[in-house]
Amino acid sequence: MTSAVSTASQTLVIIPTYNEIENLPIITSRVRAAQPEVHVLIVDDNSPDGTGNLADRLAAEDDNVHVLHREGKGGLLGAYIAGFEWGLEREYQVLCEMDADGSHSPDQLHLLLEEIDRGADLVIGSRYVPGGKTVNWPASRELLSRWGNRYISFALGAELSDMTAGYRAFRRELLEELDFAELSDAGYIFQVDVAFRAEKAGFDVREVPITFTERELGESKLDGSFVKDSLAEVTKWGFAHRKEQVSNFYNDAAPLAKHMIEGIDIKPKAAEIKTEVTNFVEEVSKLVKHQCGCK
Ligand SMILES: Nc1nc2c(ncn2[C@@H]2O[C@H](COP(=O)(O)OP(=O)(O)OP(=O)(O)O)[C@@H](O)[C@H]2O)c(=O)[nH]1
Ligand SMILES: [Mg+2]
Repeated sequence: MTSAVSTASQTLVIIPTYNEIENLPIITSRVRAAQPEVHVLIVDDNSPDGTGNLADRLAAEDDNVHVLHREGKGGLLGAYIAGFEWGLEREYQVLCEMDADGSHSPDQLHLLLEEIDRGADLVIGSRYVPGGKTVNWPASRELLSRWGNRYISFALGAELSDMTAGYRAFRRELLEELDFAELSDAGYIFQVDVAFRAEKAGFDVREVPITFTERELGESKLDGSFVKDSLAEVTKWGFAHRKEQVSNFYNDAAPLAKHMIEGIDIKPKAAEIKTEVTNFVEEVSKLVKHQCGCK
């Protein structure tokens, strides 16, 4: 959608943390080693284990590492919004999401950035495109995630395979257009919401295969109700989206059909049929508009 940018030196990798004291130094040094020009922003929610203090020490030792402290655990979406806003206020052209727990390999960051260089607006590191995989996940979790993602893509009519994935690179223009306040905050469903909105808005959204590795240190913050809540939420969006499509179709098609019918030169005896067909088209159009709740 927009022209290519030179990436690494204008890239900010946002790493949200909550109780990641063991993982933080590892992930930070891995990013710095893999992409020395990239800047890192740690967004810590006042982790009780002292991750925030450690982040300050890492930032004091390295000009490319920055820290944003938030008052308390406010959820992943809030942490990312704060990180995006911080990055957009500065000169960064590309802003990335990366978990602190090592699931998103810094060695694969170049795959995302290269795709941005090729013109993508949003690149998702995907487990479910050919070449993508998960390591150390129990079969049950992989099945749930894989089929959950299939369901999500089907429900939304989206072309993407891994809309829940959290390893991403965004061009700043996409984030500038996104209304953060509108995003859904149930669990991590905002990841789906953002990808869906970006695709619908006509941004160039692509996936690159990545290897996702289950965390080895620290604890997951994901709670069990996430899957059920997310699928219910996505189903609602899918219906709303279809309604919008049908409504647009009828808004466009009904006047056209009426125009074509009126334009047909038929004998007076058939005038009755013409009127009936015209009325029928109008009635169907009204009915569909009513069903869709559209004016
Ligand atoms: N700042 C902040 N970070 C958070 C919050 N919740 C989770 N995180 C971070 O978000 C990232 C993803 O969280 P995880 O608990 O690993 O969630 P997950 O990767 O979906 O789950 P696992 O596969 O079990 O690891 C990690 O870096 C967390 O520390 C939060 O409320 N605030
Ligand atoms: Mg994780």
